[in-house]
Amino acid sequence: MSREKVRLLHTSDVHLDNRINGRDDESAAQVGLRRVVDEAVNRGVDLLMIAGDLFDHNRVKQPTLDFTNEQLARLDCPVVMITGNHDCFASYSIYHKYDPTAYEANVHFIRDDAGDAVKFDDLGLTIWGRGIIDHDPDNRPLVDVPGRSDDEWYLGMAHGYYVPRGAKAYSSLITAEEIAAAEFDYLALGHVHVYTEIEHEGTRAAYPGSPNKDQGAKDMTAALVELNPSTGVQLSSIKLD
Ligand SMILES: [Mn+2]
Repeated sequence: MSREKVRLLHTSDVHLDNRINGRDDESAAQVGLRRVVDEAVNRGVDLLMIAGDLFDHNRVKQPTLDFTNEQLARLDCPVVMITGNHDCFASYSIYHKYDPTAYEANVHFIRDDAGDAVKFDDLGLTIWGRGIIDHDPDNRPLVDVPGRSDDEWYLGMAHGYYVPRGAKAYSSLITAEEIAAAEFDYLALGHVHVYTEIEHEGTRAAYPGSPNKDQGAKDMTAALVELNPSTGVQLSSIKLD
């Protein structure tokens, strides 16, 4: 398998079913997910990454789950997703009731607490991810990340709080040293709701921002990730207004 030109869309923190303002019409979160899927379809990306907190909590009702299935089914490309702190894979997780891979075969859901990899031979791409089981200071999303194989793109996915200089008190902490040590071409992060690009010793990473206008950020954004064998990784922020 060899590297090809690949274009991916990266989102996180949709927070479906957050129910702020108690509206009965399509919620800001639903508008956000619909807009992300619109962008993926219109741009013809090769893959969509959802880096945690697709749901706001673990008691999401069936209409929201149906809406999620309908939106993911609009995509022609594969989806890779992990859990976040709001929709963590604990014993009470929504994902014991709802399996996003059951409705749409194109969805790959990484739920192994040690992390797991999904390989896309046609894209020359492997994605390793680890979602959140327990959001606490003992959870370190980027410990023991496996190394890469040189002839393919290698992407990571994690949900946690990036702090440039160590601050042990945070739950699901991600440090500069861990990002530098990981061998990813790109690390797709979730948790912070503002678009943020990060780079440590050649490892590119970003928070894509939230697509949900009720999540406190000024702009609703996603990250477009373009992988080119001759020029490397290009990142850009897409506005979802
Ligand atoms: Mn989060």
